[in-house]
Amino acid sequence: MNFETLKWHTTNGPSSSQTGWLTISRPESLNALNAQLIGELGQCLVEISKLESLRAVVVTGAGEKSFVAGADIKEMKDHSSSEALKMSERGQKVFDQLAGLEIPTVCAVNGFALGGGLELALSCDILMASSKAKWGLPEVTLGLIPGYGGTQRLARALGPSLAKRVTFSGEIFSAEQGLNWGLFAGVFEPDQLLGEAQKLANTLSERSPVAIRIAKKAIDLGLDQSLAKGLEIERELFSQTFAAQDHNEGILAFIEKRKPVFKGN
Ligand code: CO8
Repeated sequence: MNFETLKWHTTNGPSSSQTGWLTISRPESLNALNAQLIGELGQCLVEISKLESLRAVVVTGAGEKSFVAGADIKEMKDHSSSEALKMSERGQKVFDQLAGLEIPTVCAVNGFALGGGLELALSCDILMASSKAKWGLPEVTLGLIPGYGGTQRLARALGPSLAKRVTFSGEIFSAEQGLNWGLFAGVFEPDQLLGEAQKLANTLSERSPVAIRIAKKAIDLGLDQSLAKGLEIERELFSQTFAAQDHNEGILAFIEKRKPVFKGN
């Protein structure tokens, strides 16, 4: 996969699995998301969804300073409302593609995750950050609101009070604050972050791909539902794991006191 604004490579993990590394790369603009990048990200995600050997994807930003410093502000300068609507639709669609990947995604927030950058991170399953990361939704300082899912995904991640605190103030927060509020699943020294992301990806790669795919679906579908409906979704999806080979292998391996080798079917 060859793109101008993204880099892609894979690393080998346990039992011939692979981890995909998607790096947002416009370092001259602190990896700000312009229209070209959003387009390329959409194409890249279509290709990623076809790669059967992948067990996890890590999303990060090029360079040491920034994950993604937001949507490209310069590109929005002369936009009309209708252009803004189209831009928001395109971005939300691509971020939904990322959120909808069946394999788990880990975001390694290696620096600024502002505006659209935080919205991109929130479209991943698990967020890890460098201790130097800075995050927030500064759109109100530009007279805008988040348009790539931030008002919805941050409220689901942090609850309405903290999400409103972040969104209304436009303040930029530390990695430690993100950890305290439960935004980040872990904060690491900058030079350890990618290694920790790989370690987590390796752990995920050893688990049943079927079980992870179904668990992801159960959590994501349930978030939009009442508890009763969510439990119904869980029951249905729980029963589906019993139709897959992976569950035979997992249970047999336990009984035979060996490590399971999941094939993902
Ligand atoms: N867009 C375009 N260029 C950017 C952006 C950006 N978001 N962020 C940084 N850059 C550029 C700078 O203009 C600068 O370029 P140049 O050297 O040509 O002037 C270069 O990157 C380096 O940046 P700085 O010199 O500013 O670096 P500092 O270390 O001094 O500051 C900051 C770093 C604090 C991150 C600062 O660059 C900044 O405040 N950036 C903007 C952050 C921001 O407001 N992000 C939110 C943008 S709005 C948004 O994301 C809306 C998403 C939803 C859109 C939905 C569509 C309708």
